[in-house]
Order: sequence, then structure tokens, then C-alpha cells
Amino acid sequence: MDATVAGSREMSEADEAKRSGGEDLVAQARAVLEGNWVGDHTVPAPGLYPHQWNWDTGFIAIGRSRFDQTRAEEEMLALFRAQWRTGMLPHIVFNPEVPAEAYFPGPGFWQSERAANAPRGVQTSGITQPPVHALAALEMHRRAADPEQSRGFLRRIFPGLVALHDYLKGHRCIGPDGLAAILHPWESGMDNSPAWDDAFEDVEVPAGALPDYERRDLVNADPQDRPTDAAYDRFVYLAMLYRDTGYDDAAVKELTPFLVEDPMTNSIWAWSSHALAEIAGIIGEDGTRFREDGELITRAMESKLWDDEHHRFFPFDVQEGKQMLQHSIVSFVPLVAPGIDRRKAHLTVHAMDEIRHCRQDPCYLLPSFDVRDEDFDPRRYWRGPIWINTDWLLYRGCLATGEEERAAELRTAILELVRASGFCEYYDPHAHSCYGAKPFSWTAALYLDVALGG
Ligand code: 9WN
Repeated sequence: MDATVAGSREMSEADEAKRSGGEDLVAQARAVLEGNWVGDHTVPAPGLYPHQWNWDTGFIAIGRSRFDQTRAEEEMLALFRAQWRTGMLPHIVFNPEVPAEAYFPGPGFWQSERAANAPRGVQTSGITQPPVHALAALEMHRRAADPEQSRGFLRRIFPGLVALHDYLKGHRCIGPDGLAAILHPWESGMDNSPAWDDAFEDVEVPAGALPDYERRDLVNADPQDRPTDAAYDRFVYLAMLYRDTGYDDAAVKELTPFLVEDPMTNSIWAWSSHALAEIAGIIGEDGTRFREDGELITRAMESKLWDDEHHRFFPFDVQEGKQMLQHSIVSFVPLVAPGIDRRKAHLTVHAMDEIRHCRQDPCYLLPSFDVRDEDFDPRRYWRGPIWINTDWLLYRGCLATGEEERAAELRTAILELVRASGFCEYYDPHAHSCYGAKPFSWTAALYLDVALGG
């Protein structure tokens, strides 16, 4: 789309936001991000998530850049200051001013200060999350009120982005096909999803292996909304396995039952690889290899993760050597991968309706898991509820693949859900109730992006 057309679309969407009362909500969304700002970053939500999170920062910076370019850049740079020497970008950067016991697992569990590759002077977790950062940096640049300042920002963040992409390619492409593997469900960002159950249920926690620990999440959220204790034990055990290798990617693959090639992580990586190529061009670097990487990731997903019976992409269990056929939202996210095969994209868009509640017009947004499945739970964390970030990805995927009608429908549904229920962490797919932490930053940020014409 050329800049004039994009500009006029944004104008008319901003006008529409005014007419429909969305203007108040835009102001409220900004207030949520201002309220959750702490020093040099935005917390996902007060209480439950008191530190800086990895993929949250990317989503938040996309929305924040709509009204505060400088702080959006600042929080992205703050995250990259915690990058490990390997290029690994940790999923949590701990705020030293927050009491250690406020979140579990906290810095005392991860012990990053003992890891040879961890940065000094900052405590972090030892695992990562989906690499949304290059695409976020490019989105921010496209919206920048001050393009010169933004080019300076791109020059500063570029080496970190390259190191992150090289880390995924060099350390996480464990199978032979050029797809990055996650080694913990927390790395997917969709921690408790049934998408991982086949591999996750293979995790046997030996008696006496776990430390005594207290779940801080249950102090800040309703236990009905959060993962079960049995799931938490497995989360903690898997994280310990990795930690106790000294966060060694080569060593852990011999030990862990959980190694998964996830369509969502890989398609975000493909999208970000193309964004990185474009960023390289903007700052006078050669982006060819990143574009080539993006193409290879997309081709690998098409050949290894695509399922021609169900018309969607399934995660691959590397240790068992098979696809995991649960019907979760990750299956549709490859729509965002640039250059995805047109036929597969079209079939994927149609398959999306199969997992949602569509008895009214417009349909509800896509839930995180198939509403008809016996494992579906309308309120438990990633096992059914709607999350705005995953639907935002599908919205962008539909726009990118020319599925304009679907994109418009998702856009309306995002605006409507937030208008009806507020800036929640997640929403019931059958009603307008919502759960989790509130006000939730990426919901506010992506609402802004969509309302203002993202
Ligand atoms: C563990 C912060 C994070 C998100 C994840 C979401 C949730 C953490 C938790 O909150 O995970 O990383 O404590 O449950 O699943 O996607 O980044 O918002």
C-alpha cells in the first residue's frame, strides 16, 4: 500500500474512532500505558507481572509509539540491555526495586548471575519468548513523529536484533529443517496451551526434584484462571533442567522431553526477519541474509508444519518426531509470514472459523483453543480464552495476505470487545466477561494500534 493510501486510511479510522466514542477509549488506553510505566519500561500489569517481559515489550512499544516515540524506544533499548552474550533475549528482566518474592520464579530461581553468558548488572530469566522485536522496531519507525530520531534508534537496536536472530538460527535450530525450537512452554508466550500437551505430558517430575516454592500468581489472580499446580511443577522442573546445564542449548536437548517447533514463534521469526532486512536497508546495511532467512523459515513451515487435512499449521514435537494435532490459535499465525503460499493462506483463513464461537454476527474473536474440544476451558489461562495479541497477529496476517474482509471483521471485533469489557488480560470466548490481570498493557497498546489504523 502506498503511503498516501495508508495515510488516508489512518485518517478515516481515526475519524471513525472519534465518531463511535472510541476517542475516549484511545485516551484510556494511553492512560493504561502511562500508569503501567516504571522507570524505563512498562510492566504487563501491576501486581501479577511486576517486571519487564520480552514479547510484551514489543507489543507495548508498537502501541506506545503512537503517542510517545521516545519512551517506546527507551523500553525496547532497556530490554536489549539485558540480552545475553549468546544473543538470547530473556523473557523476564527483573526490576531490582521489586522485592524478590513478588514474582515466582524470580531472580533467585533463575540465578542468571551464575551463567557465563548472562549480562552483568542486571538479573534476568534464562529462557526467551517469540521474537517480535524487529517487526516492532519497524512498526515504530513507520509511525515515528521524528524520523531522524527513529533512524538513530534503529541504528542502536540493530546489532541486538541481529544477535537475537543469529541466536535462534545458531542455537535453536535443533532439528534439520531450519525451524527454531522452544524448550519451555513459557517460551511460546502461550504457556498453558493444550497445543503443547502431548510433549508437556511427557515431562515426569522425579520425586524430590523440586524446591519448595510458593506460587505468587495465586496471590494476585483467581486460581480458576491460572495453570494447575501439576502444570506449575512441570514448568518449574523444565526450567531447572535447563538452568542446571548452565543454560546450554546443546546439552539440554539431550535431556529434555520438551522441544517443540511452534508455528507461532517461527512465523513471527519469519516476519521479523523480513522486517530486519528492511531495517538494514533504512540504516544503510545489507539485509539480504535476513530476507533469505525469512524465506527459508516460511518454506520450512510450509513443508513441515502444514497439515493438508485440517488446513492449518501444527506444532512439531522434535523429541517424538511428530506433529501435535491440537486445535489451538497457533495454527493460524503463519498468515503473518511474508510470502506464505496463497492457497495455504486462503485455506487457513477459512479453517479459523472452526475453532470459534460463531453463533452471532459479528463472530467473537478467535479463542486460544477450539471451543468444541473437551480440553477447552473458557477461563483458564491459554486453554480457551481470547487474548488480544494473538487476534492482533491474525488481523495483521489477514491484511498481509489480502484477506481484507476477514481483517475488517477481526478489527471490528477487537474494538468491540475492548469497548464492552475493558483492557483485560484475557476474555471469555462465549460472553463479554474477562479475567486475569487488569489493566493489561498489551491489550491497551494493541487496541491503540488497531483503533488508530494499524
Ligand atoms: C510467564 C507477561 C506474561 C506473558 C505471557 C503470559 C504470562 C508469565 C506468567 O504473562 O506468562 O512468562 O507468569 O504466567 O503467558 O505470554 O508474556 O504478560
